[in-house]
Amino acid sequence: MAKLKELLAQKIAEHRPRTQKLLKEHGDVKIGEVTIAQAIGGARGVRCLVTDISYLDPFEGIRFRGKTIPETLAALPKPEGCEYPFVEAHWWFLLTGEVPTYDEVMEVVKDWQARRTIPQYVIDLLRAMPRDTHPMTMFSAAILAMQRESVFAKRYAQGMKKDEYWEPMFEDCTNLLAKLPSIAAYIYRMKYKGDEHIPPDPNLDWAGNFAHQMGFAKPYDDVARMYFILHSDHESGNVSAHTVHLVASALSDAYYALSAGINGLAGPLHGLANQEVLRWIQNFQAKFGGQEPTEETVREALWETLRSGQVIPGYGHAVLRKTDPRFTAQMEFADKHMPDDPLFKLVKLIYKVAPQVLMEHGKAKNPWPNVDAHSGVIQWHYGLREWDFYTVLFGVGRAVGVLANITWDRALGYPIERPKSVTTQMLEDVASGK
Ligand code: FCX
Repeated sequence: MAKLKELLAQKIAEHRPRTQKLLKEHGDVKIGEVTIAQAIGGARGVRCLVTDISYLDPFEGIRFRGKTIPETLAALPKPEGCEYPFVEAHWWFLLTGEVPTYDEVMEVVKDWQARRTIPQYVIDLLRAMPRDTHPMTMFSAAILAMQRESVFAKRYAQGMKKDEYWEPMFEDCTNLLAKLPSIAAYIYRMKYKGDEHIPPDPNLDWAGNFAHQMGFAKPYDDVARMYFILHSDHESGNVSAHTVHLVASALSDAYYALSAGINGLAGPLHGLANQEVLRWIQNFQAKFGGQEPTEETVREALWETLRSGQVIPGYGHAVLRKTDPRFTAQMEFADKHMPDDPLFKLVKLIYKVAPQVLMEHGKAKNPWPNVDAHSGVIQWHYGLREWDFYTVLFGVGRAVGVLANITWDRALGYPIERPKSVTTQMLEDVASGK
């Protein structure tokens, strides 16, 4: 891991002067305005966060360090005989902006293998929780329980210079990331597979070992690599990424910050949407039984959902104004590996019908599918049928992006986040020109 840390230190040293120059010489330059609708409506589109790890263009979708999803998946090294890259390579790429060589990635693979063991007190905590606890609650609790391991918290208490903060933060993020797949697999096997656990395979990479400990055979290891990379980051304004950034801005360590971000991801209007999509599809199938779905029956079911006051899950997005490239990447995987899967065929049929319905409905600013509209049916196809668990998968992947972000937040000395609030009366005064 020494090479990654060395390169990261070099990139930080190169970047710091840019941030300092902007603050020192151009701090008063305006980059936007805030309207009453944005102050009341969840700060939609208010440009007030800085990250270089990913950027979300409303019409192009996400770019990781300037690369699109296809460019990223093509550039990063892959395990022997696999179709998708090491997630360890994606971590290197998000942190440094450089594509690592195969040997450089193997250094991270081995380092994470050495940090993979889950502390016994975390197992004890998970086993003490009622078995019907939501897996996201268990996942968040397990992460928080490890806060005692924080190197950042210890170094801060001892006294540390501000420009050193990123190092213990990087150490905590590495220790935490290395354990997440095994924690997720433990929760899964405890809740859904008769409490029969599969020990980690010391020779497998992060995602490969996840598939192994979950008990899913190939090509599920590649499904995991694709899924974790697609879900890793979506710039900083979405609830999970922003929460991690905000909590860490108070110099809370990575354990506090990630646990908080996972709690936000658990919301139905954020990460939980991927399980809501499966629930919708299963209800649709229950209604139409074995009948082959048609555009007409799908259209009717979508309108029924809207008439009942619910959202069509997996469609719409706060920023995107086109089909999410993460949806497209999953569709390409499914076209290749599961073209005749009935749920996949239904997802494609919904994709043909839903945008038109949402445009007619006239409320959604974005009638196109986001990542959640597709992710569940791939998991279902490969045997992961407990859709309550799907958001945990999202959380494991999202950890890669948000932990890279807070390492850089500390490296660039981003201060505690503190936007200003106003009263309704003040808004009324401004609106009436007082
Ligand atoms: N079905 C029905 N109505 C919808 C809709 C949908 N799919 N999408 C939006 N609308 C409605 C909204 O409910 C809102 O109605 P209201 O005024 O009565 O409240 C109106 O259209 C305007 O909403 P809009 O501004 O277009 O969309 P929002 O930013 O409010 O987000 C939701 C809409 C939350 C439904 C949409 O973003 C969603 O489904 N999110 C699920 C989670 C998600 O975003 N997943 C992707 C993960 C994320 F990209 C990441 O990686 O972090």
